[in-house]
Amino acid sequence: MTTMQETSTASGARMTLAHHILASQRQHPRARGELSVVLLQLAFAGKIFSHAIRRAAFTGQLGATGERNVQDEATKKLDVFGNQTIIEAFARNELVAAIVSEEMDEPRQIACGTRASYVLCVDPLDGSSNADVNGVVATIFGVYQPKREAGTAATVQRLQSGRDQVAAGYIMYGPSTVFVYTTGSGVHGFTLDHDIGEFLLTHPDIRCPPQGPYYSANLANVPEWNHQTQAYVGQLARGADRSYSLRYSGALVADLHRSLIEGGVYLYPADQRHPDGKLRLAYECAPLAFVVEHAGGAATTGTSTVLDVPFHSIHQRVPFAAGSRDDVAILERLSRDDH
Ligand code: FBP
Repeated sequence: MTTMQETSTASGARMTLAHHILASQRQHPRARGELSVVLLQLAFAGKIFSHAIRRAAFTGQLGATGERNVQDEATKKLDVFGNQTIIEAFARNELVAAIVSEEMDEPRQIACGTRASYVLCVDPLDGSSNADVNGVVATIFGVYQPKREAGTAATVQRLQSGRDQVAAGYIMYGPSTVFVYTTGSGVHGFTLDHDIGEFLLTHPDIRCPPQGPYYSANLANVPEWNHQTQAYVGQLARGADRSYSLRYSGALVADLHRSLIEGGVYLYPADQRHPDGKLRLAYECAPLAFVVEHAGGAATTGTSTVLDVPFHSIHQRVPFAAGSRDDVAILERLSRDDH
């Protein structure tokens, strides 16, 4: 019987995502398989979206729709396509009760999902400012299992915090398409082999180095940051014992993936235009914090771990810093100093 630790099957072929998910499901004797199918449906949506992104210049899918979303951001055609692809992947199966998305003002209740245990929170197209310039973009997902009485539905209103997640990850559309996920037993990465249409295991058991050589932040906002954050980035840039290199791609997932693999920290602190931070808790920060924590890293708002921030609205924003735990700890220490 194949275990999660093995990276290839007896025949030496690379392990598929489906194989890996089923192997991890076997580690949960009470598992009924729904979570496995939710993850496989997300991978399916990722394959469709990857194909559409690669062909967007030919199919007229580049550019804006002319509309603005609930965040008052210009909506890209790929934002809409990505959102629709996720909804269609779950609209006719009883896997999730509702979908919360960056592109929808209100949660989408799934009619046939009343008996479903899960609520899916997604950012269909992270890094949307990269979409029309062939930059890296991604889909972020968090699968939540809100606490509920037996026989009652899993509702968005029952979501309490990022700790309600049972799985999270992202699909990164870059030079290759990569699916990274965790269900709490390690973080694993799969690369899409476009020739056979399968996600194959290429990054088993990702461990985030405790300290890294990179930091990612929009330094144009430095004047608007509080002095602890300014001091922090100053320390990273001109550290006494080591200096960090700046890498900022405009796509949260691309920058955080680098920190996860090679070490470092991504931050989007509060600033005058975003007094609560820019990034959204339920479908950007909490899913990525779940991944980073299970890879041995850390994620903070500066004053609290991201996964312990109570939810009060589906589009709430938080200041966010995540990546190598020693680097994140420095920010937390600095942030505490003046409080
Ligand atoms: P979207 O999900 O709307 O793309 O917003 C998030 C994001 O684009 C991150 O991916 C990125 O790190 C950040 O916002 C860029 O913001 P800014 O342009 O202010 O630096």
